[in-house]
This record gives sequence, structure tokens and C-alpha cells, in this order.
Amino acid sequence: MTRYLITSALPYINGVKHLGNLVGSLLPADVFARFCRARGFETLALCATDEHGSTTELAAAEAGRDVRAFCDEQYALQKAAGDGFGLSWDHFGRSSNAPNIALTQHFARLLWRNGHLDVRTTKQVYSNADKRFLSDRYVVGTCPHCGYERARGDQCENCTRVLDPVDLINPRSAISGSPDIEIRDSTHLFLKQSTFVPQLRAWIDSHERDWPVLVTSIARKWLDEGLQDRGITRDVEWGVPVPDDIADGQLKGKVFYVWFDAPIEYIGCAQEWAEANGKGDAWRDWWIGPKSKDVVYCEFMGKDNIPFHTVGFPVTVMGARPQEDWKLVDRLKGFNYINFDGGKFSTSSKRGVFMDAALEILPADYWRYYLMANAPESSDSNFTWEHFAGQVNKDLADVLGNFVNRVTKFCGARFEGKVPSEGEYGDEEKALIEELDKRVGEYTQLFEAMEFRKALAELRAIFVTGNEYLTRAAPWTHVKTDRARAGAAVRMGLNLVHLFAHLAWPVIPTSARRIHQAIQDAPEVIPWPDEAMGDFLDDLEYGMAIGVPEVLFAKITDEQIADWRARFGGGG
Ligand code: B3M
Ligand code: ZN
Repeated sequence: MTRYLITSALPYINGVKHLGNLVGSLLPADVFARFCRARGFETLALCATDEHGSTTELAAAEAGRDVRAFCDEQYALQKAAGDGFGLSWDHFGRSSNAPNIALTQHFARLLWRNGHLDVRTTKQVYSNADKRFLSDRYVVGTCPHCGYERARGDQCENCTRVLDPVDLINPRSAISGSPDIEIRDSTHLFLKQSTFVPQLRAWIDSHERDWPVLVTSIARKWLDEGLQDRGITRDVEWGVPVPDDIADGQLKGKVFYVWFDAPIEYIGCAQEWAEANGKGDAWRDWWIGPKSKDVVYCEFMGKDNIPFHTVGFPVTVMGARPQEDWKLVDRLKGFNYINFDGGKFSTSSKRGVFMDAALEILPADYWRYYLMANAPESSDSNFTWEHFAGQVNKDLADVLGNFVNRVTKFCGARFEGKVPSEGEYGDEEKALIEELDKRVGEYTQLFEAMEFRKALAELRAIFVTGNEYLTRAAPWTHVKTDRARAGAAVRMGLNLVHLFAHLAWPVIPTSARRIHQAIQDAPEVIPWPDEAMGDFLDDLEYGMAIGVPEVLFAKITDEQIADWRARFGGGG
């Protein structure tokens, strides 16, 4: 039986993430993990904070904290925000935890032994003003490829090309802004990525049809441009130490580059999960060995992370062969960006809505629904308060919430709050069942294909179909003259409520459980309806008592929008 291993890109430790980070990796990974669990597949959903590197050192220094204490605090904040959003990780780990440190060193040793690492003396940027080497992103300057003027030394966020700090034109320190920088010699380990190109290309080609074009095109662009060997060590303190038995201790005091150790935390996190749950070596069966063969490994990430997952990490994995055959990603879902008020969400300039603030103003499900319905899959999407409020009010309050309310209330008023046993399903119901068989099948397929935006459009269409049925069946009209007919319609209505809870659970788990509880107790994981709609929609026991849920979705008001716009900015 297929098992699903699901990881989302690991959020950097510094600061709670914004809605763009949420929809670009954390949330779709959770929605998909829930979908897999609902379908009865064994599923392991992992995420962790990405903690190492100079960014963290500098953020800690700015906060006046020791790095480890800073990370402890930030981890707790991110964990709380994730829990608040209903992100149902099986484990939320930390790249600074012991398993990742050991695994990172282990992979490096294998790569060294297999001849994939070189020791090279490189020119590094040293800032006289800041009295330190400026690694990667702390050198800013003009991108040599596209001319973007604020490109960072690790990657140009404009053209997504990966850079080396020394490539930048007019470089300066991002810390002090000082151009008083000099180039010094420093010894580093290089991963000979260039020798992996044919292997990478064949592997990427093999995913031609199951990865989004966004992913294969970014991956190929990287290879086409000539893959450079990559420095995987840095002159910073906060990181995984390079062990002395690599290169005869020439790298003493250096640490691995954060992009080398972070993806290995996907594996480390599985080990953390096993340790936290008394599962011994079970984590290995997800990653290596005969039992891992039936695992489908799915990764979720924003487009800027794609090169590191289609080239960087795969080279680490391929380079550990033939001794060890760790899993490569099977399904890679990449996302474009969501913009805020036409500009970028930005952590550094605190622009946009961040996860903790979002939860202060509205329950998680409002955000989950909206973000998934507008997931930036085929292109960037744009967040505006008006669009957000409009869609939440219409889809969740008017269509879904109102439906549940109407049916359950009417049942309470006219059928003693019990599933009516009167009447039989007729042509109207048969037509509805037929339509829903098609739609639910389509919805399932879209989910399977990770086409979230389309899946949510289908979910909305399913809600609408139910509403339209009820309007046509009009039990409130018939109840006076034809109680049997009204009874059948209410029974169908209640079964639809039940169905909606099942279908919506991966997306809006809290509300789905509340909806389900109106009908009957809800399990923690609400299973996917596998049976034909004819069966599912006549499943509720006749005469069974049902309740009326409290207001499910409150409408967003114009005053709220005005408030939030004043607080967060954001147009529309
Ligand atoms: N922390 C980058 C990001 O959040 C990085 C992802 C690591 S995945 C191994 O955009
Ligand atoms: Zn560029």
C-alpha cells in the first residue's frame, strides 16, 4: 500500500512567516497530508525550522540574544502559529537538533569518501566595517545576469539565479551598507555538482509529466546555464561543524552552508519524529531500504526554493550512492508568489499579513480556504482585502454556512430535529446524485493531481450544487402540503451537509468538524467519501437526532476591512 511522506519547505527560524510563505509551502502540504490521511493512506507529514547560518546570527544579535536562546524562542512562536493554523505535522522539528547534525556530517563524509568534494581556496568577501566575512545574502549588489540592483549574494530574487557573492557588481555589506569590503582567501569544501548533470537531467526528464512546468523549467534552466560546483561550507559559527576527519581537518572551525544542512533535516526530522514517539528505527523505512520503496515522497515549496530541491539536495542524495540509497523526491509541487497590494510580501520589511496577526483577526479556516482557493499555481496571485472578504463572505458564509444553517434549522423546526424517514428520493435527487458522482470524482482527481486552485473551484461548485438543489426542492413550501416530499428533501439536505463536512475537511478542518458534529460526532480525521454518492447521500440513519451548529462563518464587514487596511496596509 502506498505511503505518503510529505515535507514542506522549512521556514527560516527568524520571525513568524507571512501568508505568502504559508500558501507557498506550509498550507498546501498540510491540505495534501490531510487529503492522504482522509483517504486512509499511511502518511508522515514533516516540517521544521531552518535555523543555521549568518542570517540567524545577525537576527539574534539584533534582538540582543544568544543564538540558541533566540532560536528556542522563535521556534516556539512558529510552532504556535502553525498549530493555530491547524498545520497537522506529525512532527515539527529543528534543523539544529542532534539528528540533523549527525546526518549532515554523515552525508558529508560519504560525499568526501566518494570523491564528490574538493577543498578549494576561495575568495570571500570580508567586511572591514562589520569585522566579519559576509556570506551569501549579506553581500548585496547588482545581479550580473539580469541587472537587478538589490540581488543578494546567494540568489537573485528577481531572476531566481543562484549566485556567488563575488559575482555581484558593486557589492556592499547588507549589514552596514558599507562598500568597504575586501576579498580574502578562505578554504572551503566544494560539492562537484557539475559531474552530476547527466544524471540530474535524466532524473528531471523522468518527471516531465508529473511535475508542474514551473518546476521542470526552473530545474532545467539551472542545468542549461551550466551547473557550477557549489561551496558547501561557510565562515560562520552557527551551523553544523565540519568534522575533522574530512580533508584532514583543513576545515576546522567552519560549518556547513545552511542550504547543505537544511534539506537533510527532512530526514533528520523523521528521526526526531521517531524519537519523540518511541518508534525506534521506523523513520528509516520512510527514507531508505526496501520498505521505503512504496513511499511516495512529496515536497512543497515556493519557486525560489526549487533549484535547491531539484539540483542541490538531489546531488547530496545521489552522491551518497551506491553505499546508501536515500529517497529522492517523487512529486514536487512548486508555487509562484502571492503579492500583497501589488507588491511583495516581505519579512525583512514587515510588509503584509503574518501568520500570528492573521489569527488575531480571523479564525484559521477563513485564511486556509481563501489561500488555497487562490493558490499561486499557474502565475503569481494578488491578495487584496476586498477580494478576500468578498470570497469568504460568498463561499463560506453565504453558500456553505447558510446551507448548513438552513437545513439543520428547518429540520429542527419541522422534523423534530431528526433525520426524516418520510418520503423517497425521486428524479430530482437522482439527478443530483448523478451530478455529484461526477463532481466528487473530479474533485478527488484534482486533489490527487495537487491542482489546488481547481480543486477548490470544484468544492465551491459542489456547495453551489447542493444549494441549488435545495432551492428547487423547497421543503419549506412542500411541508404544508406534501410532508413526504419535504421529508425526502430535508433528508437529502442533511446528507449533503454531511458530505460537505467530509469533502471540506482537508481545507477547513475546524469548520468541517463543527459541521460534521451537527450531524453526528466527528472523528479526528474525517474520511474521504469513497462510496458512490447514491450510498453516501442516503447514509444517515432515519430518525437520528441532529443538532444546529452555532454560526459557522461570520461575514466580514466593511468596517473590519477598513480597520485591517489601516493596520496592515494592502490595497483593493
Ligand atoms: N528556509 C527557504 C525559505 O523558507 C528555506 C527553505 C529550506 S527547505 C530545506 O524560503
Ligand atoms: Zn538576476
